Amino acid sequence: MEVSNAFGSHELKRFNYADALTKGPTQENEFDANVLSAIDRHGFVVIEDAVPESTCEQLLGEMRPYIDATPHGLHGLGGTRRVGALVARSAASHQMISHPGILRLVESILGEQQLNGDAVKIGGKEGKGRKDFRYPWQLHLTQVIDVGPGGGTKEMPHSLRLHRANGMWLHDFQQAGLDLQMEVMWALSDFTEANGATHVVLGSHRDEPRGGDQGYRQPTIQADMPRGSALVWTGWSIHGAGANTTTERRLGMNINYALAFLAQEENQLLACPPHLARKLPKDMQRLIGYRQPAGALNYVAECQSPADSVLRDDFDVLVPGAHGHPMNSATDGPTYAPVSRDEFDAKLADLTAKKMRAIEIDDLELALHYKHALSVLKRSERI
Ligand SMILES: O=C(O)CCC(=O)C(=O)O
Repeated sequence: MEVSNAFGSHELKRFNYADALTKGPTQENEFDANVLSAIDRHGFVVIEDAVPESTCEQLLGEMRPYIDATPHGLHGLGGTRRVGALVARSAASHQMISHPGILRLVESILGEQQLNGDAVKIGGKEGKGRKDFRYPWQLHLTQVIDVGPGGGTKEMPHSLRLHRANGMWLHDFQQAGLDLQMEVMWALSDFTEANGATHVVLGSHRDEPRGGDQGYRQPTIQADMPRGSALVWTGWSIHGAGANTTTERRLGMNINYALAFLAQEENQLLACPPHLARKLPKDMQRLIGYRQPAGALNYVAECQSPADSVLRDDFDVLVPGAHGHPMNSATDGPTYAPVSRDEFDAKLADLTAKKMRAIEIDDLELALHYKHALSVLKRSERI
């Protein structure tokens, strides 16, 4: 359906991912180009059949205990429950978070800034997002949004009416000619006009200036879509949840991505702390932020990357020498690392005894600390 508003003539375009996938790489390239061009023109696009219904079912099963234990109306959203930390809590969510079609689109829009004339600007240079000249981006937020009957109505209003997502960083980015963020709303149940499908203002990502308020005075349409679909928009596109006037719940999941040198809305490193992140595939670790996106950003302790520190099984920030860097006894000061075999054996015996004592007095945290210290000591043989 065509819509005319202050930004021109627009349409909420829909493309089918499963179809593109079965037809092979040429069709996939065409799919990528169509999706990118639709979002460029209209600010929003729907990807249908992005995952099978069974994935939505599995995700809801994994998240059910957390959803059911969350009160309605937190954060001023009447009749709604918002539940996060999906990476740690739901294996099924990983298929959506790292959906190949969506990650390619995010790379084009955030990494290569294709909607901004490829205006990547790094170190005084400006140009196309070729290899090594792209912005790093990462996961920004994961959230099940469960709108109950009556949610978003006058009796149970949503405080988040129409809005843009880019407002959260204090700097005024309107003139920057930059896409900062991409949002994806996954339909975990069918989204209908009656149950509160997201309202969108087509073309509002091109408001001038980009954070202008003209878009808030334009008519909205609702993005109805079947379960397993994804509605995608940019951080400049105006949108907001609808009112649920049915007796069923509207189950959606917001998965957002943003430039990796901006703070994450949901802190992924706390929502999925190292002891859980260690078990994730490397790509997922990196996607949620366990990496150094640029230069020294995100280093740990003795200038180590997250992979070479907190993601190591035995890393303990309180253990001297846990960095594992080689020591040179001629130039380096007194060291935790022993310099002779006798010293090594004495330290080993001392730490083992301390660990045993900690276990005897039932201080398991202290015991773990000594276990890590022992592990660092054993590695010090390579010094
Ligand atoms: O639930 C929706 O449809 C939209 C949610 C939203 O706009 C938000 O949480 O920022």
